[in-house]
Amino acid sequence: MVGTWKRTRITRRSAAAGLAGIAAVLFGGHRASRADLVIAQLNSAHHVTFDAAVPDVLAGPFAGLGLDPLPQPGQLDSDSWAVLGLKDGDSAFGGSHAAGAFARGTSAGQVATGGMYAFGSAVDRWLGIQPTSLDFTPGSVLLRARNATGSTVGRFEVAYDLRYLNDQPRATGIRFGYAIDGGPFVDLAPLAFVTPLGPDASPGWKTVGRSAVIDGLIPDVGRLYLRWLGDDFGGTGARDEIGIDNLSLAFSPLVVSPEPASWVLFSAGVPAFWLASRGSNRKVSTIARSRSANRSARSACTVNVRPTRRPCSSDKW
Ligand SMILES: [Ca+2]
Ligand SMILES: [Ca+2]
Ligand SMILES: [Ca+2]
Repeated sequence: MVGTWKRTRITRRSAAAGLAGIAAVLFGGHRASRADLVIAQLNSAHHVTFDAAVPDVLAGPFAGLGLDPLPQPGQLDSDSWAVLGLKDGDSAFGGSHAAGAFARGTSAGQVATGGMYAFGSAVDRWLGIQPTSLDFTPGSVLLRARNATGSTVGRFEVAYDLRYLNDQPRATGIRFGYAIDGGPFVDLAPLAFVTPLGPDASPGWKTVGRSAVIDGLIPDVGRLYLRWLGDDFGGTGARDEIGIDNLSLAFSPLVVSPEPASWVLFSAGVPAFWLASRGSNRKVSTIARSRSANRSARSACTVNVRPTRRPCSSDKW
């Protein structure tokens, strides 16, 4: 039986803290000075591949060694990342979480122990989760970025790959959303993905690309929070493995557009011809073409969404 998204379950293991507590984890102050994924240049994509160090984001190739504000090689920088809903609790921005479910090490996949891994190979790793009844059901991965461009951002573009290994009889849903500074998270339903219910006959890692161009005001020195929210989505028994890779984020200046303010373009492998016909999205066209070069073997769908449009039919939402 295919499940339905349980929006309120994110607070299950944080029930005592409630939403206010979650907000404190996400937005509360832990240190006077924070790192974040610093976006200092407009119109320039910043990449996180988990294969190499990114200042203030991860130290060297990710090796599944947890999170720390002063990361050692193989760790994520907890000033930029938080992971919620693991068996060992929620990480805090700026906290040290380098043991247990936060640090399951590296693996090619097909593990059984729940928690956070560096899945993949020595040359291509990604931030991975093995969900269990106590890990990431529900759970969230959060990345925060800071506008250091010196001006107000009017539009931002985010793209990432979802990795999944469908070796188990449950389906796992992964949704994406964002929040600006202390504002509420906005869920981008068309970017959601659900792993298949029944396991593949010969399980192996697969990839789907997701990207969005979002109109939203990020003040100078303001923060953008990206959130990947996962949970069970039907079936019984063990759960598929999931991951995030090849993240890119770019900020664009505020521009005057004839489009309605609510215009949001979602895409996953957006055809260049479609974008080329839209002058206001010229820059997106460039990104789509560059990303399509190594995506020929990957699953992708195209969604051009105004608020009332349906998502990709294959995504079950
Ligand atoms: Ca597994
Ligand atoms: Ca990678
Ligand atoms: Ca499955």
